Amino acid sequence: MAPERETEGERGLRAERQIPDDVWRARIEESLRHGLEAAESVGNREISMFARRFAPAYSGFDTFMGFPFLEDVRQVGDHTAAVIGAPYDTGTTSRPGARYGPRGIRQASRISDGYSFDMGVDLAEALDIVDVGDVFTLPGNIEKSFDQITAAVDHVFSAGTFPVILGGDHSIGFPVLRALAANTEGNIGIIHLDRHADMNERDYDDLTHGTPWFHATNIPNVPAKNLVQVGLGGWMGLRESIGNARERETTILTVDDVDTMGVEKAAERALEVAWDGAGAVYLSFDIDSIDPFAAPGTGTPEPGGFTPREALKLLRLVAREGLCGMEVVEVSPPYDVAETTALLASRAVMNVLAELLLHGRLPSRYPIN
Ligand SMILES: [Mn+2]
Repeated sequence: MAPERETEGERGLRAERQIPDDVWRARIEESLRHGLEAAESVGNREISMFARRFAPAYSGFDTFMGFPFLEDVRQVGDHTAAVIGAPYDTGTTSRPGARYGPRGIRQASRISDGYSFDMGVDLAEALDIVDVGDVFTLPGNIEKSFDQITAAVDHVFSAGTFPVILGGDHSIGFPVLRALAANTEGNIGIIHLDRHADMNERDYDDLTHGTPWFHATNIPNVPAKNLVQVGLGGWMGLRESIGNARERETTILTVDDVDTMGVEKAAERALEVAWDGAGAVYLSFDIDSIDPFAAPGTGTPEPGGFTPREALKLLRLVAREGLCGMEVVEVSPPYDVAETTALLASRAVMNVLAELLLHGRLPSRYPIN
């Protein structure tokens, strides 16, 4: 008889024992040093008088998951990964508000202290990651904002640091790919989760969140044959994009395709396409790939999307072979309800980072598994 497979619950219980608390300790000490000792009646002496980095989720300064804020961005190359906000929504064609996405995602992420039981990982302990804050975007100007985003991602990526980009609307995918492509020898594949193809040449008369992949796949080392688009469908202005997707031979899986194949097979197919002859793969996660019942706070909601459970699993599976960076886009906090959309976006980032660590695709500060 084959040995019984360990359940995730069992693995989680086992893994927790191996996780150190060095980063947590340092965070408490720093908070006490700068925030002073608490009033005498407070029995827990790890609590400081003024909340510093150890603070309740409802208070303090929001960085992603409370990770250290890197004031001097010239030091970014000293760290494994960096969270970059790209607060830009001039590319939206309907509901705006994604300029508040980075702030909303950071705020929602603070409810977590870094540890995941089922993944058996503590991101704060394992990953040397900083939050570099936001790119200074120019809300009235597409080209200047794109140039700023390209320059910022170029700065982080060329320093050898893994970029996690919090959008912003989906138009930022193009300036991000410009930066990645300029610093990558081989071809870059893209795994794109979305309800929309985003392959128009122009919307109305400009570059928008409906146009990133038309322009990104014009970059010589970002071939359309390595672009796999997962979750597409619904009833929103897709015709020009679909014509371009057909002509350029991207690969499309609908929500029903994923349902029929199963999430595992769909992830396998996505990996095959994205990695075919490519040297690196980028993950572009549009929160509107999740059904608006669970992710209402977004620019162009399209009913019939993934459940959070499907999307979160799919994200884990496609991260296993490694990534050169990721973005989460289209979170629009003004349309959100009870932070559910922002919370999901934060979980997408956490799942991917943890999966990269579990599969040795990013270095961990303590031995994992
Ligand atoms: Mn979309």
